[in-house]
Amino acid sequence: MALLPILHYPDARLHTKAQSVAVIDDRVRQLVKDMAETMYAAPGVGLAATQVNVHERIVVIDVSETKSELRALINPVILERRGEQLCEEGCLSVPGIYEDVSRAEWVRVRASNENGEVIEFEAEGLLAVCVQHELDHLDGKVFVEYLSLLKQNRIKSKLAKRARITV
Ligand code: GNR
Ligand code: NI
Repeated sequence: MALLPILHYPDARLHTKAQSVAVIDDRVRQLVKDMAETMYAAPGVGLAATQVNVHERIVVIDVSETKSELRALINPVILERRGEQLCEEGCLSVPGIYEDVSRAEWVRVRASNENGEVIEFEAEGLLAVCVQHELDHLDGKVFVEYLSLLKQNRIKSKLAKRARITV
């Protein structure tokens, strides 16, 4: 098991488009384990491989209060979306920043799990938000890109300043 370092916005590598996973093997299963450990330790409710500088279509999510409903989504796709909800989002790659983002209220998702089985499920509320947030990461998109350019620039300066202090 290993904790993986998380990239912080504004890091250009967060804008990399992830490649599909061709074979779900022990390497992928180990990455899923390490990503889950990293997500729980953070703590966060989701983590995309992009955030740990692995540009493959792999996501882990657990929005349960008891941290007992881990889902690994490999090559996930949103088949259907309905409605709209406004949710205050945060991101492990944008620490300390919380802003409202509009997302679909309901989604139907298809993915493979870590055993290579195709799974399909419906999500609403926070799980639906999280799925959309994580799939955006795989396409190189960070939630702050939904905000005004003014807000994006303020967030960039704030995080750049913070990085200068801690490095
Ligand atoms: O931990 C997280 N919480 C969260 C809260 C509201 C909307 C989205 C999220 S995802 C985030 C973890 C993360 O950065 N995943 O990419
Ligand atoms: Ni995120």
